[in-house]
Amino acid sequence: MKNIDSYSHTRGESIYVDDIALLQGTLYAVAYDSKIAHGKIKHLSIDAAKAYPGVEAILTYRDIPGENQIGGIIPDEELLAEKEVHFCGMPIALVVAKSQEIAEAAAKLIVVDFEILEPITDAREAARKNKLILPPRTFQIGDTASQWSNCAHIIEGIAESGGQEHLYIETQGAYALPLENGTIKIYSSTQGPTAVQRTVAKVLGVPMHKIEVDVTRLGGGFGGKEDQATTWAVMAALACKKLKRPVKCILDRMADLRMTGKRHPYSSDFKIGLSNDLKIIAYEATFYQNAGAAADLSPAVLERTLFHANNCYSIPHTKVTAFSCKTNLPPNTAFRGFGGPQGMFVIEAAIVKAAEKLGIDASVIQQKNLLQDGNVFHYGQVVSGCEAINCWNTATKLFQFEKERTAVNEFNKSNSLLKKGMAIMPICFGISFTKTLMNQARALVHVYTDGSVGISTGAVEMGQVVNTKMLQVAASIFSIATSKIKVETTNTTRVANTSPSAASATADLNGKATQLACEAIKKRLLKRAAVDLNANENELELKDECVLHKNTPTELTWNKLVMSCYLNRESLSESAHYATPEINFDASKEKGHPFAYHVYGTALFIVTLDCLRGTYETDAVKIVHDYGESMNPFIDKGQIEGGLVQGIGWMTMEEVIYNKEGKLLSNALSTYKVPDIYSVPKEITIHPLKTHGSELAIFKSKAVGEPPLMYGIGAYFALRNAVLAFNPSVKMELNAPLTPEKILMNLYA
Ligand code: LUZ
Ligand code: MOS
Repeated sequence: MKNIDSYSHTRGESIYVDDIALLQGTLYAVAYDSKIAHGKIKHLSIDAAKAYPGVEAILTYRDIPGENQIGGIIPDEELLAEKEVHFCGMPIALVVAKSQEIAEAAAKLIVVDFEILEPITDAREAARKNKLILPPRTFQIGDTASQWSNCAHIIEGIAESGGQEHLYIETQGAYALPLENGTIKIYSSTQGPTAVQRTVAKVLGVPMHKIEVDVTRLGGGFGGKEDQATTWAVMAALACKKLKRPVKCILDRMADLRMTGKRHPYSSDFKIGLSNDLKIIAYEATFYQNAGAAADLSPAVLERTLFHANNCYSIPHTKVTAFSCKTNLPPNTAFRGFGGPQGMFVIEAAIVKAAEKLGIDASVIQQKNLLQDGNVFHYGQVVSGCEAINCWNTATKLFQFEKERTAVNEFNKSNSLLKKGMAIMPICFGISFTKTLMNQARALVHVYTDGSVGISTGAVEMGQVVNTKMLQVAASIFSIATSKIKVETTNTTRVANTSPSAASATADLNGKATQLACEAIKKRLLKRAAVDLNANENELELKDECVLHKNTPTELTWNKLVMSCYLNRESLSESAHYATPEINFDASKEKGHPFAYHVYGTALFIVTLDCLRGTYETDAVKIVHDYGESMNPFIDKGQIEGGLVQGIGWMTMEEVIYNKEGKLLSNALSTYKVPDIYSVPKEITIHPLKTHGSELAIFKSKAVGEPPLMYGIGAYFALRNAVLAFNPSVKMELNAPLTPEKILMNLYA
């Protein structure tokens, strides 16, 4: 089934926040943000801005009726700065005016007198000065300290990965409308409607029932709108409450780049020990996460780094520690993979460094240490349903690794200015929110008297095509045409207390809730059918909009049956709740069974490097991916392609740069390079490995949102191999992204 949004997307008719028809009297809010990264506000002068024609109000923290607090995990983030600013881009005042242009012009008239304080932009420097978001955490299994003496080879090093801009096509924004009796309705481009509702209520000092949040769809989120969409919804709602007028707050691209957080840069130390037969015996790593100026989701991101520190390898002695470091950058946040990619990059770097020292190919070490059922993850979960070896072996055979390697070597022997590089990237990604409590969802299903169906869930459509999957679930349970079903907007008054659409788990959680609601209605329908047909309920089923009795169609159609239920005063609606069974995690022991299941895969990368220019092309990426029993292979393939390319971008070209004063230099698309049609791999082959799936995946169709991003790490190591083919003696750092500039320096170092 194709994306139900494809028709309106293609025609440009899909509605995003900025497309909503405006109510009369709508005002525009623009945040005035700090131009310095760290300092005390000595004086804020807003008079000139206030006097600007068309300005309705300039709001500061003094205008906040409730708490000036938007921190999600830790209450450490002011909506509007009171006495101090902690990052360039931190909102200080909100200008509300008759038009966007007026608000922007007036904002330029605001003047702040600062006492400038020294900013910290480096995670390790913050750690040295003990500026941490929370105390560090350590996950361990076995006893690394006692094992180093048993290792034949010990390799240590440093690996670093950079930030990444989400670059959702739709920038952050919200539109708040005053309804009666102090109620405010907010259209928000958020992955977390409940987070918006909760935080708006807190800042405005009203109960949550006064706030309704509605989401039709997002033009992309990638994690950037899991937590950080809230800020702009609160801004719009605050102005709406103060002025009793509809207020729009939408960021232009440069404001969005400047003021919002990104993927966390990490700097990490590693130590890996191998036996003579190349088994990894021990692994230690210390991760320094650059959290930015407030916690945001950093503690949860940090946790997922620790969970994914071993990627898909069985390492009996592991000790990994992570520091969340407070710096004067915009608070960094969720980004597809959520800390997992940063952890996986380090173990891959360690393996590659070990392989280089031993003069062997990294794939030899990778292959020898793949996880299998019965192993234990370092966080205590027993490995089961493991597809790591299955994916690796299938890829080896299908894509003929050895033949490819020989071809690359032959090419490199006969070419001096072009060099090819090859790398293999296996992945393992845990599915579930690491906070067990967040693994819950609800759905509300109505069957209308004409036989059509409306579904509401907590799932937010952000281009991942989750609404289509929800529709498929209902269509399959009821066995009715998909055209009979509509997926409603995501609205906090219909489905409450939702977890954000995140962690690759949205289709599973909301799909299971939808399944339960549909099954409950179906049960009532079949009970009615048994009465109407004077038959045994167990001999009836719904098939193609008809009731079958002992597999034979009866005259009772779906539509007739629905009407019969209504006429007999039976409910055609159901609200259902789903909470993932089996999962748990004890943070006091750092042990448990946090994930419903894991997703596996193996990617082969081949790149060609122009050794004169430092430019490169990805010739091919060939992937064997663990789909389970995909409920929509076409959509899942799209997610894999998108994740792959986004991962390649992070690893090879996207470079978030702040200067020492904490000012964003890569502040536009002229200076921040993302993959385009020219830089994507020339060939992407995805082999869907049909596996057992998992009972905890919706219809055994495994989650597909985040896992493929980590394939992109392979691009880094393939490029590294190409550089080494040209300049074997270079001492290359393990520092991503590997941009053409960095490559050029290494080619001739
Ligand atoms: N968000 C979250 C996530 O709150 N918890 C998670 O475990 C997670 N994982 C991936 C992406 N977003
Ligand atoms: Mo996400 S990084 O699943 O919002």
